[in-house]
Amino acid sequence: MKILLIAVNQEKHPYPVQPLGAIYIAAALREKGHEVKLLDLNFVDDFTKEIALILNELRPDLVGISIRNIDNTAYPNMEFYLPRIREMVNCCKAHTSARLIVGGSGFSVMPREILEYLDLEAGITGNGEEVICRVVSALEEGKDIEGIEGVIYRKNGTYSNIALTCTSYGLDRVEPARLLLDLKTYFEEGSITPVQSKRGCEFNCIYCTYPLIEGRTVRLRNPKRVVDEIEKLKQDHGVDYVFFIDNVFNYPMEHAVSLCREMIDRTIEIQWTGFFHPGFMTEELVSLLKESGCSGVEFGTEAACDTMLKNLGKSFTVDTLMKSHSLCAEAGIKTCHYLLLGGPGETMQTIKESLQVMRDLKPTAVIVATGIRIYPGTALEKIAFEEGYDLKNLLLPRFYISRELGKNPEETIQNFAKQYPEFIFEGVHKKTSREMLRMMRRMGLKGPSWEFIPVLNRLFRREGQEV
Ligand code: B12
Repeated sequence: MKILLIAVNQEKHPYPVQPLGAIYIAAALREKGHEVKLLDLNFVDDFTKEIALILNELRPDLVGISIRNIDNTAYPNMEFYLPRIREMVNCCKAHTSARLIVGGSGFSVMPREILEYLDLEAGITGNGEEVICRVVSALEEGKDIEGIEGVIYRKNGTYSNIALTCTSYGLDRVEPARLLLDLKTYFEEGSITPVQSKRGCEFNCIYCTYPLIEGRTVRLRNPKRVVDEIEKLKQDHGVDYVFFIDNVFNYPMEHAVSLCREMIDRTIEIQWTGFFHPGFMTEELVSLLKESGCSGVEFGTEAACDTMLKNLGKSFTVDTLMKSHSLCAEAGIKTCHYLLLGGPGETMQTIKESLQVMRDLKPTAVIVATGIRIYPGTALEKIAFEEGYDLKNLLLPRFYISRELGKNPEETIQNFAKQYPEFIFEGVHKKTSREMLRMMRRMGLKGPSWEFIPVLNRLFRREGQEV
Protein backbone atom coordinates (compact mmCIF):
# COMPACT_ATOMS: atom_id res chain seq x y z
CA MET A 1 0.00 0.00 0.00
CA LYS A 2 1.09 3.58 -0.65
CA ILE A 3 1.19 5.52 2.59
CA LEU A 4 1.91 9.16 3.37
CA LEU A 5 2.84 10.09 6.92
CA ILE A 6 2.55 13.72 7.93
CA ALA A 7 4.35 14.96 11.04
CA VAL A 8 2.50 18.14 11.98
CA ASN A 9 4.63 19.48 14.83
CA GLN A 10 6.10 22.94 14.17
CA GLU A 11 7.20 23.94 17.66
CA LYS A 12 10.84 25.07 17.70
CA HIS A 13 11.33 25.45 21.46
CA PRO A 14 13.62 24.41 23.08
CA TYR A 15 14.82 23.24 19.65
CA PRO A 16 13.15 21.53 16.68
CA VAL A 17 12.43 17.96 17.72
CA GLN A 18 12.88 15.17 15.17
CA PRO A 19 9.60 13.24 14.74
CA LEU A 20 10.85 9.97 16.19
CA GLY A 21 7.38 8.41 16.53
CA ALA A 22 6.53 9.01 12.87
CA ILE A 23 9.82 7.48 11.65
CA TYR A 24 9.29 4.42 13.86
CA ILE A 25 5.89 3.99 12.20
CA ALA A 26 7.47 4.47 8.77
CA ALA A 27 10.09 1.81 9.53
CA ALA A 28 7.48 -0.72 10.66
CA LEU A 29 5.39 -0.16 7.51
CA ARG A 30 8.43 -0.37 5.26
CA GLU A 31 9.46 -3.62 6.87
CA LYS A 32 6.12 -5.01 5.73
CA GLY A 33 6.91 -3.90 2.17
CA HIS A 34 4.72 -0.81 2.00
CA GLU A 35 5.73 2.33 0.15
CA VAL A 36 6.03 5.10 2.72
CA LYS A 37 6.73 8.80 2.32
CA LEU A 38 7.04 11.34 5.11
CA LEU A 39 5.99 14.96 4.95
CA ASP A 40 7.63 16.61 7.92
CA LEU A 41 6.05 20.03 8.38
CA ASN A 42 8.55 21.22 11.00
CA PHE A 43 10.35 23.63 8.69
CA VAL A 44 7.49 24.24 6.23
CA ASP A 45 5.88 27.69 6.29
CA ASP A 46 3.33 27.24 3.53
CA PHE A 47 1.88 23.91 4.64
CA THR A 48 -1.23 24.32 2.42
CA LYS A 49 0.93 24.30 -0.68
CA GLU A 50 3.15 21.41 0.47
CA ILE A 51 0.26 19.20 1.54
CA ALA A 52 -1.61 19.78 -1.74
CA LEU A 53 1.54 19.15 -3.74
CA ILE A 54 2.48 15.85 -2.15
CA LEU A 55 -1.08 14.50 -2.07
CA ASN A 56 -1.64 15.29 -5.75
CA GLU A 57 1.72 13.83 -6.72
CA LEU A 58 1.76 10.71 -4.54
CA ARG A 59 -1.96 9.84 -4.48
CA PRO A 60 -1.59 7.71 -1.33
CA ASP A 61 -4.01 5.01 -0.24
CA LEU A 62 -3.67 6.01 3.40
CA VAL A 63 -2.56 9.16 5.20
CA GLY A 64 -1.19 8.87 8.73
CA ILE A 65 -1.04 12.04 10.80
CA SER A 66 1.44 12.19 13.64
CA ILE A 67 0.47 14.58 16.44
CA ARG A 68 3.27 15.01 18.96
CA ASN A 69 2.11 18.13 20.78
CA ILE A 70 -1.32 19.61 21.24
CA ASP A 71 -0.20 22.51 23.43
CA ASN A 72 2.94 23.80 25.12
CA THR A 73 1.75 22.94 28.66
CA ALA A 74 3.18 26.24 29.87
CA TYR A 75 1.28 28.62 32.15
CA PRO A 76 0.51 31.53 31.87
CA ASN A 77 1.76 31.87 28.26
CA MET A 78 -0.18 28.94 26.88
CA GLU A 79 -0.07 27.91 23.26
CA PHE A 80 -2.68 25.66 21.71
CA TYR A 81 -1.47 23.97 18.53
CA LEU A 82 -4.65 22.16 17.51
CA PRO A 83 -6.29 24.98 15.50
CA ARG A 84 -3.29 24.97 13.14
CA ILE A 85 -3.32 21.17 13.04
CA ARG A 86 -7.01 21.34 12.10
CA GLU A 87 -6.11 23.58 9.14
CA MET A 88 -3.54 20.98 8.07
CA VAL A 89 -6.08 18.16 8.38
CA ASN A 90 -8.68 20.16 6.43
CA CYS A 91 -6.13 20.67 3.73
CA CYS A 92 -5.61 16.89 3.56
CA LYS A 93 -9.35 16.35 3.37
CA ALA A 94 -9.54 18.80 0.45
CA HIS A 95 -6.86 17.02 -1.57
CA THR A 96 -7.36 13.31 -0.97
CA SER A 97 -10.11 10.81 -0.57
CA ALA A 98 -7.70 8.40 1.16
CA ARG A 99 -8.45 7.39 4.72
CA LEU A 100 -6.85 9.61 7.37
CA ILE A 101 -5.61 7.98 10.55
CA VAL A 102 -4.10 9.83 13.51
CA GLY A 103 -1.52 8.80 16.11
CA GLY A 104 1.20 10.26 18.31
CA SER A 105 1.95 11.06 21.93
CA GLY A 106 -0.08 14.28 21.87
CA PHE A 107 -2.96 12.42 20.26
CA SER A 108 -2.82 9.60 22.81
CA VAL A 109 -3.44 11.90 25.77
CA MET A 110 -6.95 12.75 24.54
CA PRO A 111 -7.80 10.62 21.50
CA ARG A 112 -11.57 10.95 21.48
CA GLU A 113 -11.57 14.71 22.02
CA ILE A 114 -8.93 15.23 19.32
CA LEU A 115 -10.77 13.13 16.74
CA GLU A 116 -13.91 15.11 17.48
CA TYR A 117 -12.04 18.40 17.21
CA LEU A 118 -10.50 17.40 13.88
CA ASP A 119 -13.68 15.71 12.70
CA LEU A 120 -11.85 12.51 11.87
CA GLU A 121 -12.91 8.91 11.92
CA ALA A 122 -10.04 6.89 13.30
CA GLY A 123 -6.85 6.99 15.32
CA ILE A 124 -4.33 4.72 17.01
CA THR A 125 -3.42 5.26 20.63
CA GLY A 126 -0.09 4.40 22.22
CA ASN A 127 2.78 2.74 20.38
CA GLY A 128 1.54 2.36 16.87
CA GLU A 129 3.91 0.09 14.93
CA GLU A 130 2.02 -3.14 15.31
CA VAL A 131 -1.46 -1.63 15.13
CA ILE A 132 -0.86 0.43 11.97
CA CYS A 133 0.44 -2.70 10.23
CA ARG A 134 -2.73 -4.56 11.24
CA VAL A 135 -4.86 -1.67 10.04
CA VAL A 136 -3.11 -1.64 6.66
CA SER A 137 -3.51 -5.42 6.27
CA ALA A 138 -7.20 -5.15 7.10
CA LEU A 139 -7.67 -2.34 4.56
CA GLU A 140 -5.84 -4.35 1.89
CA GLU A 141 -8.12 -7.29 2.54
CA GLY A 142 -11.15 -5.00 2.37
CA LYS A 143 -11.95 -5.67 6.02
CA ASP A 144 -13.25 -3.27 8.62
CA ILE A 145 -10.66 -1.68 10.92
CA GLU A 146 -13.18 -1.43 13.69
CA GLY A 147 -12.38 -3.78 16.54
CA ILE A 148 -8.62 -3.84 16.00
CA GLU A 149 -7.10 -3.36 19.43
CA GLY A 150 -5.56 0.08 19.80
CA VAL A 151 -7.78 1.66 17.15
CA ILE A 152 -10.33 4.24 18.19
CA TYR A 153 -13.07 4.40 15.62
CA ARG A 154 -16.18 6.47 14.98
CA LYS A 155 -19.39 4.59 14.38
CA ASN A 156 -22.85 6.12 14.21
CA GLY A 157 -21.45 9.37 15.50
CA THR A 158 -19.76 7.97 18.61
CA TYR A 159 -16.20 6.93 19.24
CA SER A 160 -15.40 3.56 20.69
CA ASN A 161 -12.63 1.26 21.63
CA ILE A 162 -9.82 3.16 23.36
CA ALA A 163 -7.52 0.34 24.33
CA LEU A 164 -3.90 1.31 24.73
CA THR A 165 -1.57 -1.14 23.05
CA CYS A 166 1.81 -1.46 24.65
CA THR A 167 3.55 -4.25 22.84
CA SER A 168 7.32 -4.49 22.51
CA TYR A 169 7.07 -4.41 18.74
CA GLY A 170 9.42 -1.93 17.20
CA LEU A 171 11.82 -1.82 20.11
CA ASP A 172 14.46 -4.09 18.65
CA ARG A 173 12.70 -5.16 15.51
CA VAL A 174 12.89 -1.92 13.60
CA GLU A 175 15.09 1.13 13.80
CA PRO A 176 13.58 4.54 13.11
CA ALA A 177 13.71 5.41 9.39
CA ARG A 178 15.98 8.44 9.78
CA LEU A 179 16.70 8.58 6.06
CA LEU A 180 13.24 10.15 5.70
CA LEU A 181 14.30 13.20 7.73
CA ASP A 182 16.08 16.32 6.60
CA LEU A 183 18.71 15.81 9.29
CA LYS A 184 20.97 18.51 7.90
CA THR A 185 18.37 21.19 8.62
CA TYR A 186 17.58 19.67 12.02
CA PHE A 187 21.26 19.87 12.99
CA GLU A 188 21.64 23.42 11.66
CA GLU A 189 18.63 24.45 13.74
CA GLY A 190 20.12 23.02 16.93
CA SER A 191 18.14 19.77 17.20
CA ILE A 192 19.46 16.92 19.36
CA THR A 193 19.04 13.41 17.99
CA PRO A 194 16.61 11.31 20.02
CA VAL A 195 17.32 7.67 20.84
CA GLN A 196 14.96 5.39 22.75
CA SER A 197 16.19 2.59 25.00
CA LYS A 198 12.91 1.58 26.63
CA ARG A 199 9.17 2.24 26.69
CA GLY A 200 6.63 2.44 29.48
CA CYS A 201 6.56 4.01 32.93
CA GLU A 202 5.83 2.34 36.26
CA PHE A 203 5.74 5.43 38.45
CA ASN A 204 2.66 7.04 39.90
CA CYS A 205 3.18 10.79 39.62
CA ILE A 206 -0.31 12.21 40.01
CA TYR A 207 -0.21 14.54 37.00
CA CYS A 208 1.65 12.43 34.47
CA THR A 209 0.48 11.10 31.13
CA TYR A 210 3.48 8.88 30.37
CA PRO A 211 1.87 5.64 31.60
CA LEU A 212 -1.20 6.59 29.55
CA ILE A 213 0.86 7.09 26.40
CA GLU A 214 3.35 4.24 26.73
CA GLY A 215 1.74 1.89 29.24
CA ARG A 216 2.70 0.99 32.80
CA THR A 217 4.94 -1.93 31.97
CA VAL A 218 8.50 -1.08 31.12
CA ARG A 219 9.80 -2.79 27.97
CA LEU A 220 13.54 -2.72 27.51
CA ARG A 221 15.66 -2.62 24.39
CA ASN A 222 18.75 -4.72 24.11
CA PRO A 223 21.64 -2.34 25.01
CA LYS A 224 23.67 -3.79 22.14
CA ARG A 225 21.01 -2.74 19.63
CA VAL A 226 20.81 0.72 21.18
CA VAL A 227 24.55 1.20 20.83
CA ASP A 228 24.45 -0.21 17.26
CA GLU A 229 21.94 2.54 16.48
CA ILE A 230 24.15 5.23 18.01
CA GLU A 231 27.21 3.93 16.14
CA LYS A 232 25.27 4.13 12.90
CA LEU A 233 24.14 7.67 13.73
CA LYS A 234 27.75 8.60 14.27
CA GLN A 235 29.02 6.95 11.10
CA ASP A 236 26.22 7.96 8.73
CA HIS A 237 25.35 11.40 10.04
CA GLY A 238 28.25 12.53 12.21
CA VAL A 239 26.03 12.64 15.30
CA ASP A 240 28.11 13.22 18.43
CA TYR A 241 25.41 14.09 20.98
CA VAL A 242 22.20 12.13 21.61
CA PHE A 243 19.17 12.51 23.88
CA PHE A 244 17.86 9.33 25.51
CA ILE A 245 14.19 10.23 25.37
CA ASP A 246 13.12 7.39 27.75
CA ASN A 247 10.70 8.60 30.41
CA VAL A 248 13.33 7.68 33.01
CA PHE A 249 16.84 6.71 31.91
CA ASN A 250 18.02 5.30 35.25
CA TYR A 251 15.14 2.92 35.93
CA PRO A 252 15.47 -0.04 35.94
CA MET A 253 18.97 0.74 37.12
CA GLU A 254 20.50 -2.53 35.84
CA HIS A 255 19.44 -1.63 32.31
CA ALA A 256 21.00 1.84 32.62
CA VAL A 257 24.18 0.24 33.94
CA SER A 258 24.32 -2.28 31.04
CA LEU A 259 23.72 0.44 28.49
CA CYS A 260 26.49 2.64 29.92
CA ARG A 261 28.86 -0.36 30.02
CA GLU A 262 28.07 -1.17 26.39
CA MET A 263 28.84 2.44 25.38
CA ILE A 264 32.09 2.35 27.35
CA ASP A 265 33.23 -1.10 26.13
CA ARG A 266 32.66 -0.14 22.52
CA THR A 267 34.35 3.27 22.99
CA ILE A 268 31.70 4.97 20.93
CA GLU A 269 32.71 8.37 22.26
CA ILE A 270 29.37 10.05 22.24
CA GLN A 271 28.02 12.76 24.50
CA TRP A 272 24.52 12.35 25.75
CA THR A 273 21.77 13.45 28.13
CA GLY A 274 18.43 12.09 29.39
CA PHE A 275 15.71 12.31 32.03
CA PHE A 276 16.64 10.96 35.47
CA HIS A 277 14.75 9.89 38.59
CA PRO A 278 16.49 11.33 41.69
CA GLY A 279 15.69 8.11 43.59
CA PHE A 280 17.95 5.83 41.55
CA MET A 281 21.46 7.21 41.63
CA THR A 282 24.44 5.33 43.01
CA GLU A 283 28.13 6.08 42.94
CA GLU A 284 28.64 3.20 40.50
CA LEU A 285 25.98 4.48 38.11
CA VAL A 286 27.23 8.05 38.25
CA SER A 287 30.77 6.98 37.47
CA LEU A 288 29.47 4.93 34.50
CA LEU A 289 27.39 7.89 33.33
CA LYS A 290 30.46 10.06 33.34
CA GLU A 291 32.66 7.51 31.62
CA SER A 292 30.08 6.79 28.92
CA GLY A 293 29.82 10.48 27.94
CA CYS A 294 26.79 11.72 29.89
CA SER A 295 27.27 15.45 29.81
CA GLY A 296 24.16 16.51 31.72
CA VAL A 297 21.30 14.94 33.65
CA GLU A 298 17.77 16.33 33.67
CA PHE A 299 16.20 15.46 37.01
CA GLY A 300 12.40 15.12 37.08
CA THR A 301 12.50 16.64 40.56
CA GLU A 302 9.23 18.66 40.51
CA ALA A 303 9.54 19.77 44.16
CA ALA A 304 12.24 20.02 46.77
CA CYS A 305 10.02 19.88 49.79
CA ASP A 306 8.86 16.56 51.28
CA THR A 307 5.20 17.56 51.63
CA MET A 308 4.92 18.42 47.96
CA LEU A 309 6.93 15.40 46.81
CA LYS A 310 4.41 13.23 48.62
CA ASN A 311 1.44 15.17 47.28
CA LEU A 312 2.71 14.84 43.71
CA GLY A 313 3.16 11.08 44.10
CA LYS A 314 6.94 11.25 43.79
CA SER A 315 8.76 8.30 45.25
CA PHE A 316 11.82 10.02 46.76
CA THR A 317 12.62 12.52 49.47
CA VAL A 318 14.54 15.81 49.53
CA ASP A 319 17.37 14.04 51.29
CA THR A 320 17.73 11.50 48.45
CA LEU A 321 17.44 14.24 45.89
CA MET A 322 20.28 16.19 47.47
CA LYS A 323 22.51 13.11 47.63
CA SER A 324 21.85 12.23 43.97
CA HIS A 325 22.49 15.80 42.94
CA SER A 326 25.80 15.89 44.82
CA LEU A 327 26.96 12.61 43.27
CA CYS A 328 26.51 14.11 39.80
CA ALA A 329 27.98 17.48 40.69
CA GLU A 330 31.05 15.86 42.25
CA ALA A 331 31.53 13.75 39.11
CA GLY A 332 31.45 16.92 36.99
CA ILE A 333 28.14 16.11 35.29
CA LYS A 334 25.93 19.14 34.62
CA THR A 335 22.58 19.09 36.40
CA CYS A 336 19.16 20.48 35.60
CA HIS A 337 16.19 20.22 37.95
CA TYR A 338 12.65 20.57 36.65
CA LEU A 339 10.20 22.01 39.18
CA LEU A 340 6.45 21.77 38.88
CA LEU A 341 4.96 24.26 41.31
CA GLY A 342 1.35 24.88 42.25
CA GLY A 343 0.17 21.29 42.79
CA PRO A 344 -2.30 20.14 45.45
CA GLY A 345 -1.35 21.52 48.84
CA GLU A 346 1.23 23.99 47.49
CA THR A 347 1.60 27.17 49.53
CA MET A 348 3.97 30.13 49.33
CA GLN A 349 5.92 28.42 52.09
CA THR A 350 6.40 25.10 50.23
CA ILE A 351 7.38 27.00 47.07
CA LYS A 352 9.96 29.01 48.99
CA GLU A 353 11.32 25.79 50.49
CA SER A 354 11.73 24.18 47.06
CA LEU A 355 13.33 27.23 45.51
CA GLN A 356 15.65 27.66 48.48
CA VAL A 357 16.88 24.04 48.19
CA MET A 358 17.56 24.69 44.51
CA ARG A 359 19.50 27.85 45.32
CA ASP A 360 21.58 25.94 47.86
CA LEU A 361 22.29 23.05 45.48
CA LYS A 362 23.44 25.45 42.75
CA PRO A 363 22.65 23.21 39.78
CA THR A 364 23.60 24.25 36.26
CA ALA A 365 19.94 25.06 35.59
CA VAL A 366 16.50 24.99 37.16
CA ILE A 367 13.48 24.96 34.87
CA VAL A 368 10.35 25.98 36.75
CA ALA A 369 6.76 25.55 35.62
CA THR A 370 3.96 26.87 37.77
CA GLY A 371 0.53 25.38 37.20
CA ILE A 372 0.07 21.74 36.28
CA ARG A 373 -1.74 20.78 33.08
CA ILE A 374 -4.72 18.59 33.96
CA TYR A 375 -5.00 15.50 31.78
CA PRO A 376 -7.87 13.01 31.73
CA GLY A 377 -7.14 9.68 33.37
CA THR A 378 -4.67 11.08 35.89
CA ALA A 379 -5.00 11.23 39.67
CA LEU A 380 -4.73 15.01 39.39
CA GLU A 381 -7.92 15.07 37.33
CA LYS A 382 -9.75 13.33 40.20
CA ILE A 383 -8.36 15.77 42.76
CA ALA A 384 -9.30 18.74 40.58
CA PHE A 385 -12.79 17.33 40.10
CA GLU A 386 -13.27 16.91 43.84
CA GLU A 387 -12.09 20.47 44.36
CA GLY A 388 -14.67 21.78 41.91
CA TYR A 389 -12.40 22.69 38.96
CA ASP A 390 -14.17 23.15 35.65
CA LEU A 391 -13.07 20.07 33.70
CA LYS A 392 -15.63 20.20 30.90
CA ASN A 393 -13.18 20.52 28.05
CA LEU A 394 -9.65 19.43 28.94
CA LEU A 395 -8.48 19.74 25.37
CA LEU A 396 -8.15 23.46 25.94
CA PRO A 397 -5.17 23.56 28.31
CA ARG A 398 -6.42 23.78 31.91
CA PHE A 399 -4.03 24.06 34.80
CA TYR A 400 -4.25 23.02 38.40
CA ILE A 401 -2.95 25.82 40.60
CA SER A 402 -3.31 25.43 44.32
CA ARG A 403 -5.87 27.93 45.61
CA GLU A 404 -3.50 28.65 48.47
CA LEU A 405 -1.49 30.68 45.97
CA GLY A 406 -4.16 33.34 45.84
CA LYS A 407 -6.56 34.81 43.33
CA ASN A 408 -3.96 36.06 40.93
CA PRO A 409 -1.47 33.22 40.43
CA GLU A 410 0.04 34.96 37.38
CA GLU A 411 1.27 37.76 39.61
CA THR A 412 2.77 35.26 42.08
CA ILE A 413 4.58 33.48 39.24
CA GLN A 414 5.92 36.73 37.78
CA ASN A 415 7.14 37.77 41.23
CA PHE A 416 8.96 34.50 41.77
CA ALA A 417 10.48 34.78 38.31
CA LYS A 418 11.84 38.21 39.21
CA GLN A 419 13.23 37.02 42.53
CA TYR A 420 15.02 34.03 41.00
CA PRO A 421 16.64 35.39 37.84
CA GLU A 422 19.04 32.45 37.64
CA PHE A 423 16.12 30.05 37.07
CA ILE A 424 14.12 29.61 33.89
CA PHE A 425 10.38 30.04 34.40
CA GLU A 426 8.52 28.17 31.63
CA GLY A 427 5.57 30.14 30.33
CA VAL A 428 7.07 33.39 31.64
CA HIS A 429 10.56 33.73 30.21
CA LYS A 430 11.24 34.12 26.53
CA LYS A 431 11.69 30.96 24.46
CA THR A 432 15.14 30.12 23.19
CA SER A 433 15.34 31.88 19.85
CA ARG A 434 16.44 30.14 16.66
CA GLU A 435 19.24 32.70 16.32
CA MET A 436 20.50 31.89 19.81
CA LEU A 437 20.48 28.15 19.08
CA ARG A 438 22.28 28.59 15.78
CA MET A 439 24.85 30.76 17.48
CA MET A 440 25.39 28.20 20.25
CA ARG A 441 25.97 25.44 17.72
CA ARG A 442 28.37 27.68 15.75
CA MET A 443 30.29 28.17 18.99
CA GLY A 444 30.59 24.37 19.16
CA LEU A 445 28.18 24.04 22.11
CA LYS A 446 26.33 20.71 21.91
CA GLY A 447 23.42 19.55 24.02
CA PRO A 448 20.38 21.31 25.45
CA SER A 449 20.68 25.06 26.00
CA TRP A 450 20.23 24.68 29.78
CA GLU A 451 23.73 23.18 29.89
CA PHE A 452 25.10 26.55 28.84
CA ILE A 453 23.02 28.90 30.92
CA PRO A 454 26.00 30.04 33.00
CA VAL A 455 28.00 30.72 29.79
CA LEU A 456 25.08 32.44 28.08
CA ASN A 457 24.30 34.50 31.17
CA ARG A 458 27.87 35.71 31.27
CA LEU A 459 27.80 36.53 27.56
CA PHE A 460 24.46 38.30 27.41
CA ARG A 461 23.42 39.58 30.84
CA ARG A 462 26.63 41.59 30.94
CA GLU A 463 25.27 43.54 28.02
CA GLY A 464 21.85 43.86 29.64
CA GLN A 465 20.21 41.42 27.23
CA GLU A 466 17.80 38.68 28.21
CA VAL A 467 18.98 35.15 27.44
C1 B12 B 1 11.46 13.25 25.12
C2 B12 B 1 10.38 14.30 25.18
C3 B12 B 1 10.76 15.64 25.01
C4 B12 B 1 12.19 16.09 24.73
C5 B12 B 1 12.53 15.78 23.26
C6 B12 B 1 13.99 15.50 23.07
C7 B12 B 1 14.36 15.10 21.65
N1 B12 B 1 15.54 15.43 21.26
O1 B12 B 1 13.60 14.49 20.94
C8 B12 B 1 12.12 17.61 25.06
C9 B12 B 1 12.51 17.83 26.51
C10 B12 B 1 12.95 18.52 24.18
C11 B12 B 1 10.61 17.87 24.93
C12 B12 B 1 10.08 19.11 24.70
C13 B12 B 1 8.71 19.35 24.59
N2 B12 B 1 7.71 18.51 24.90
CO1 B12 B 1 8.00 16.63 25.20
N3 B12 B 1 8.07 14.78 25.50
C14 B12 B 1 9.03 13.92 25.41
C15 B12 B 1 8.51 12.49 25.72
C16 B12 B 1 8.98 12.09 27.10
C17 B12 B 1 8.91 11.41 24.71
C18 B12 B 1 8.63 11.75 23.25
C19 B12 B 1 9.24 10.70 22.35
O2 B12 B 1 10.19 10.97 21.63
N4 B12 B 1 8.74 9.44 22.40
C20 B12 B 1 9.27 8.32 21.65
C21 B12 B 1 8.49 8.07 20.34
C22 B12 B 1 9.03 6.84 19.66
O3 B12 B 1 7.15 7.84 20.71
P1 B12 B 1 5.90 8.67 20.13
O4 B12 B 1 6.35 9.96 19.58
O5 B12 B 1 4.84 8.68 21.15
O6 B12 B 1 5.44 7.77 18.91
C23 B12 B 1 4.75 6.54 19.08
C24 B12 B 1 3.23 6.70 19.20
O7 B12 B 1 2.82 7.96 19.66
C25 B12 B 1 2.71 6.36 17.84
N5 B12 B 1 2.69 7.35 16.77
C26 B12 B 1 3.43 8.47 16.59
N6 B12 B 1 3.12 9.06 15.43
C27 B12 B 1 2.18 8.32 14.85
C28 B12 B 1 1.50 8.48 13.63
C29 B12 B 1 0.54 7.55 13.27
C30 B12 B 1 -0.20 7.70 11.99
C31 B12 B 1 0.26 6.46 14.13
C32 B12 B 1 -0.77 5.49 13.76
C33 B12 B 1 0.92 6.30 15.35
C34 B12 B 1 1.89 7.22 15.69
O8 B12 B 1 3.61 5.32 17.46
C35 B12 B 1 4.95 5.76 17.79
C36 B12 B 1 5.89 4.61 17.92
O9 B12 B 1 5.44 3.66 18.86
C37 B12 B 1 6.95 12.72 25.67
C38 B12 B 1 6.14 11.91 26.68
C39 B12 B 1 5.96 10.49 26.19
N7 B12 B 1 6.28 9.54 27.01
O10 B12 B 1 5.54 10.27 25.08
C40 B12 B 1 6.81 14.23 25.94
C41 B12 B 1 5.67 14.98 25.26
C42 B12 B 1 5.54 14.54 23.81
N8 B12 B 1 6.11 16.37 25.29
C43 B12 B 1 5.15 17.21 25.42
C44 B12 B 1 5.30 18.63 25.36
C45 B12 B 1 4.07 19.48 25.64
C46 B12 B 1 6.54 19.22 25.04
C47 B12 B 1 6.83 20.71 24.90
C48 B12 B 1 5.79 21.55 24.14
C49 B12 B 1 7.06 21.27 26.30
C50 B12 B 1 7.57 22.71 26.39
N9 B12 B 1 6.74 23.58 26.89
O11 B12 B 1 8.67 22.95 26.01
C51 B12 B 1 8.19 20.68 24.15
C52 B12 B 1 8.00 20.71 22.63
C53 B12 B 1 9.29 20.45 21.88
C54 B12 B 1 9.14 20.54 20.39
N10 B12 B 1 10.03 21.30 19.75
O12 B12 B 1 8.26 19.97 19.83
C55 B12 B 1 3.82 16.52 25.67
C56 B12 B 1 2.81 16.58 24.50
C57 B12 B 1 1.37 16.56 25.02
C58 B12 B 1 0.75 17.91 24.86
N11 B12 B 1 0.14 18.43 25.91
O13 B12 B 1 0.81 18.48 23.82
C59 B12 B 1 4.28 15.04 26.02
C60 B12 B 1 3.35 13.94 25.58
C61 B12 B 1 4.48 15.01 27.54
C62 B12 B 1 3.23 15.33 28.32
N12 B12 B 1 3.16 16.47 28.93
O14 B12 B 1 2.31 14.58 28.39
N13 B12 B 1 9.90 16.72 25.03
